[in-house]
Amino acid sequence: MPSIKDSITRVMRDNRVSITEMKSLITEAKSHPMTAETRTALQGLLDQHGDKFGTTAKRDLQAFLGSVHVVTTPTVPTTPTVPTTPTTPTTPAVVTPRQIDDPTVLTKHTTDTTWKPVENGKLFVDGVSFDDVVQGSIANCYMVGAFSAVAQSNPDAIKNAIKENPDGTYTVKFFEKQYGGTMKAVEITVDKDLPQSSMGSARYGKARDSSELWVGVLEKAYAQWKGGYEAIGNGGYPSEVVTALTGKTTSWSSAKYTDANTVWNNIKKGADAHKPMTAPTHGKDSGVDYNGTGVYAWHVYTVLGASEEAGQKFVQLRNPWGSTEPGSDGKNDGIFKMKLEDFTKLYQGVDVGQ
Ligand SMILES: [Ca+2]
Ligand SMILES: [Ca+2]
Repeated sequence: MPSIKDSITRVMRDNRVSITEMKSLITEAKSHPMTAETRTALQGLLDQHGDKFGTTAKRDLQAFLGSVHVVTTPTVPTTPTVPTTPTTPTTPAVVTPRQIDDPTVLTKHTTDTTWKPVENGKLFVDGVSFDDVVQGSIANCYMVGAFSAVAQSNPDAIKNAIKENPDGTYTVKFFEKQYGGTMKAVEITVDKDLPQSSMGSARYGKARDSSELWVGVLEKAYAQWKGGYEAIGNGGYPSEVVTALTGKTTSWSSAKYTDANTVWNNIKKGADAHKPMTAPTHGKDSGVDYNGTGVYAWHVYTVLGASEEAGQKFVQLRNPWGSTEPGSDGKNDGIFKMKLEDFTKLYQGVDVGQ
């Protein structure tokens, strides 16, 4: 079996240590007992050659070193042990929740964010619902809109993605599409701490019930995976998030290039087959006027379904803010329906999970 030192020499052959090399090195380190020697070798790699790593690779190694516990090999006693008189049993060891470095917050929040576990927090309260999801002070509508879409179409996909570990941490399983289309599972472990503002409220994504944690945990693990909240907090593609959670790709129907009835049929079929669906609006520079529509430019909505009443086709949508909607259906929960002709004007199209 090659020692970890050989592997370090291997990754140091090039002037640049890629994230893939780092991940494989970490996986290898994890497959052996973590001895003090291995830890020193890895720490030395980080200290002496940190400048040769890609940012993510460096952070991964730092996070890994921050999370490992050194195993000491029991030494063989040289002298026979003399039986001692039984001592009073010591109090059982208290399991301290494992601390893992938290991902970096948005630059604008670095001076006003506290990391701590949510009091009486539970991963799920009354199961997983699309209406649990509420976007926080971060521009990731594409992500939470997709969380809500997967929660609606396949709540088990959310439940199965998050595993609660005995040491108080959570391991989230994502899927990453590889070159050629195969899916690779990526596991990210985070601790229970979630970012809170000085007002004591959740800084980023949260559930409507403040004691329900799955939205914040999923978003934190995503941030950890991608290199911090700044990396996920400036827009992105809902399709990538749907793929990360379901391991399946999505299919795009453009409102501009597809006949409106076909768009509606695709939504109907998607809803009947329990597929996650999202719809982005146009940018502010697109010429589409959002004034007075109750719909926002540069935003992603969750598509809940399609219906037809007296010959009029509608699309059901949800604003991931969990409020703020066009019209007045009596409940400002972000859930609303819109005439198909308005939908195809205000939205770029619909992305339907496979
Ligand atoms: Ca819930
Ligand atoms: Ca509503």
